Amino acid sequence: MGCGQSSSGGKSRPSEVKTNNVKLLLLGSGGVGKSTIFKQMRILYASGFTDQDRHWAKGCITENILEVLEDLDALTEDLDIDLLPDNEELMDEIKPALLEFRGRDVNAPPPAITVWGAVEKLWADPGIQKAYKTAKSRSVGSNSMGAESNNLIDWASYFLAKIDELKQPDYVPTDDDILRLRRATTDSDRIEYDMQVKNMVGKSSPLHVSCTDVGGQAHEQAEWSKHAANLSAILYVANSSAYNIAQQDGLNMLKAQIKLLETVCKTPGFTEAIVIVLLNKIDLLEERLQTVKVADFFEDYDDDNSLDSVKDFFANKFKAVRNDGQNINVIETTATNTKLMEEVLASVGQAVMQKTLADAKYFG
Ligand SMILES: Nc1nc2c(ncn2[C@@H]2O[C@H](COP(=O)(O)OP(=O)(O)OP(=O)(O)O)[C@@H](O)[C@H]2O)c(=O)[nH]1
Ligand SMILES: [Mg+2]
Repeated sequence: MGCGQSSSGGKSRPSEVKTNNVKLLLLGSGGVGKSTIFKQMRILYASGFTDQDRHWAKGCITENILEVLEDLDALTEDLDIDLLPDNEELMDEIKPALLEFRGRDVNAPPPAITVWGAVEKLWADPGIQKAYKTAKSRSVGSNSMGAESNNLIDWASYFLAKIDELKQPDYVPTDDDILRLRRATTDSDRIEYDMQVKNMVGKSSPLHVSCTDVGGQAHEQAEWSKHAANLSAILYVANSSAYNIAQQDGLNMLKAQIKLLETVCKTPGFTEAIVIVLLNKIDLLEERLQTVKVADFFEDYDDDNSLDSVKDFFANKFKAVRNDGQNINVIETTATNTKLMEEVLASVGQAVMQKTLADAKYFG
């Protein structure tokens, strides 16, 4: 079964759209969780990960660990935090390993590294732990721990807590490990899968989905409109926990994501698509709300710091972006949670199919 049938004149008329065929596009800034959602699609609806994917993932995880220690070491210098005297030279052992490792063939089994001892000692150092806690709670990225590094910080404790397992030569990343690793997307990727969704009268119908994942870093965004043809829906992913983070350009990261959605909605080619906002990283939002007040970053927020009020407030901000009479549906997500994402992706499939059917009836 093909995807996204084209129609005359480039712009698809809803009555001509094959309603059991939908074309989705994952959009959103860098690091918000698009590829994580894409990976969940592979786990839930396709054949999951191959051996080659797992070799790739093993290399990425090792590289991420070496990178995060390099960042944390630099942060100890910025913050004038001392390491234990015996550990001061350890980074000098790790840096050459990282450089060599970066030059590897990413599709082959990654080369063994010999610096696990240094990695373990450095991670256990009270100075590095102090820098880690500071980076995790800080609202403004410093030179060495900028906005992009914040993503590394988000998962660092997950991987660094299992160094014992990772350093084994026969370690093979699990699906959860693959969902947690950080690798910015540079080439778009597409998946096609079939699923069953409930139609308006509660009957199951087959749906064929084609979904494209693109890079979200600023220099990748110029490529987005190339994927606009015959689009059914945009899944706009946002990092809800970024409400207190300043980007390198000084803008608040969540406000910038709301602004970016506004631009997307006005971009020729995207104006006809259904927009679903996936308000992601709810697990991290919940954690951050314990210590960081939303009102300190969003002047118009005057409620308590409870998860429910904050989620509603952010959802309304995204919904208000569109003033052309079209609704924006907002669904909260934690992309790393496969069970939850199964429900979310079922709701997405259902919402897109119902809207497509309703439009076809209206225009038909
Ligand atoms: N804790 C937590 N981490 C998440 C969640 N979603 C994604 N992540 C992590 O955030 C990091 C970035 O996720 P990606 O899916 O690579 O982000 P992306 O939007 O594809 O980024 P680009 O490819 O640069 O545009 C990864 O380490 C993910 O594991 C979430 O809901 N909770
Ligand atoms: Mg990506």
